[in-house]
Amino acid sequence: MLKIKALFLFVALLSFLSCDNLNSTRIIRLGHGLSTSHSVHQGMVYFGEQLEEISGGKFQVQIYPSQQLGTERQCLELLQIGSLDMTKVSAGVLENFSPSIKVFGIPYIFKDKAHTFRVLDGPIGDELLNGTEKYWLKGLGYYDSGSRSFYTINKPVEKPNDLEGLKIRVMESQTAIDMVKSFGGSPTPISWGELYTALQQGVVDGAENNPPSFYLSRHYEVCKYYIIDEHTVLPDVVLMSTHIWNTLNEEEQNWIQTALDLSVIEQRRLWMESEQESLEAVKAAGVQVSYPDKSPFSEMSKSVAEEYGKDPLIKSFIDKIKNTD
Ligand code: EAX
Repeated sequence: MLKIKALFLFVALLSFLSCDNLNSTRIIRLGHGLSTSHSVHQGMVYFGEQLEEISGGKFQVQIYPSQQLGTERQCLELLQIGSLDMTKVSAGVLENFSPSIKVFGIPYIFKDKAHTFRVLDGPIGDELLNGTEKYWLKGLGYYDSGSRSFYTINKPVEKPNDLEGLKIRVMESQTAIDMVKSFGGSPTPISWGELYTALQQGVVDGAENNPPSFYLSRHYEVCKYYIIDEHTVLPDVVLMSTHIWNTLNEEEQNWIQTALDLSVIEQRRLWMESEQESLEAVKAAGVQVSYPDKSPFSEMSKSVAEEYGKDPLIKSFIDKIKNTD
């Protein structure tokens, strides 16, 4: 509790300091959980540069990486009360705030990368982004975060049954919990920033993430087995507090949206490079990377789609995604 109070005080102080009375530059504070070497952070730096240029210096973006302002869940809560301007979270965490986002947690819902982008960049992606607004979160765009796969410390996973009894770290996300359970694993929610220590101390037997996050977090130092089963595609979502967004005039909102759209293109380009580099780097560091037949994984996790499909809202999005060519 004390920690949370201290966090709020710190953020309030930041707001005070960034209330720029001396000139007309408006500071946008953006908090996220990844390291500065990650393409997500670099995409945000690009967003800041673009915004500054487009707005003729009227806006500046200050980025707080590495969970400095809190976990993804806490950052969303700060946005909801207007104590933080922007954040980027995984769709896995966002689903706690905006129910339709759960559809991203359905294993193997996308056919391939091109299909994913057609959905995200089309009307379904827009509808899901717009759906967050009534929860005080203005969705601005999707950064690429590839697909997620399992990595383990001691035991290589070759087929879904190998996950039985293993404690697998997941995000604070019910769909991720249910996905791991569908394979017989024991899901353990832990925030990203606390995961290295949890792996090192053997609190969990493994985790799951995309290659850049696995590499840049250095989890590969502890986990020597990485199976590219690509069970979920959970985009990273960039959001702004509606308390801030609604104070902006139309021109200012356009500057922010345009700069963000440009940063999406840049981040996705950087992502592609980083995905390949990360896989090579972990292999060079002695990680055994394997490419399984995905059909037993997809078969076993079908129960997740069945369960979530009972909710008419999620079912409508599952159908829309499946019906997108
Ligand atoms: O949002 O917590 C996670 O596993 C996320 O993939 C990561 O922090 C990026």
